[in-house]
Amino acid sequence: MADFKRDVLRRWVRNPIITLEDIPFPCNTVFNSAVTKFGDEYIMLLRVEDRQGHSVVLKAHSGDGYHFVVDKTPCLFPSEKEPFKTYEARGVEDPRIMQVEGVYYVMYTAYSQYGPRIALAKTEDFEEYKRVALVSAPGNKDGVLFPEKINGKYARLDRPITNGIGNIWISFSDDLVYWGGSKLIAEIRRDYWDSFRIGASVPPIKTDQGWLEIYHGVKMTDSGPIYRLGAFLLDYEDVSKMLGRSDIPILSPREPYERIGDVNNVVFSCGAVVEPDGEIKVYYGAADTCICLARATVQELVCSCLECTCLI
Ligand code: BMA
Repeated sequence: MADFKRDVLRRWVRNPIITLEDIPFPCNTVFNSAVTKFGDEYIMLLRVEDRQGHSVVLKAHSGDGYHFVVDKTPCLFPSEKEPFKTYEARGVEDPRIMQVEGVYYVMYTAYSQYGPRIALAKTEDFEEYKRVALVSAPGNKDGVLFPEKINGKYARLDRPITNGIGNIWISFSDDLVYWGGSKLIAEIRRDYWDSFRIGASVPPIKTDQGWLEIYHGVKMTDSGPIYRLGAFLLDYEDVSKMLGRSDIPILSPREPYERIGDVNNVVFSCGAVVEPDGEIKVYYGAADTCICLARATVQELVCSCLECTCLI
């Protein structure tokens, strides 16, 4: 299907890049992956849902960012040690990879009967993971760390749910364990494509014009939610100041693999890689059933936030 320039992100022609057939053990589905460059390779952490309906994280690696080889066994799964055991009983979901001051962190959703909580682990090699802490109360997810400290503190975006509505907040920490200084950053927009819930998707990307955040926006319809991707730009000097926000989605479910799956009409990203030439590869889960790739330039995404003419 041709794109007709309906989306700012351009789909890779060979989507999807990972499907259930690529997972070397029996499972229900594969979706939402974090990606980073590590040495000469691209490392991907995939959320895979087992046949009981609980998620684990599986690593894949690639030399070119398009063709991935998937590991044989999960690298991160629900902990058997407290305090994590209780809160990961229903799975570990939606990992995001961030490198801050030379250390690789994985922020993920710990899911249990008490709801979602944000959890943090760190790794040196993407084989062994050391859990740092549960870093939010229940009712919060979509945690992403900024890649550098802001005014001397670690910073994160997250998405607490209040009255069923989800907005994006920022919080700060001295030690990555205790968080405070929380402030609302971005709100749902009534009557828009992101009118029901929004959440951080890709860890913030530093650009010449500010911090670029690729987020997911949900609209509720009579036949269920539609998940799309959008972008906003935060001020580099005052990170809580919004400089601009995409009026239109940068990616919407259109292709059959985005329209039909375990959850229909979903594009949901947990990671992107910025290449030296300014291209950005955005990896996304489609219909909670497979992993896909779409590309643009960082400048095009910044322009979509600032509504400049380069997109016309
Ligand atoms: C969110 C998360 C994602 C999922 C999305 C669409 O709440 O659970 O993992 O892709 O819903 O179902």
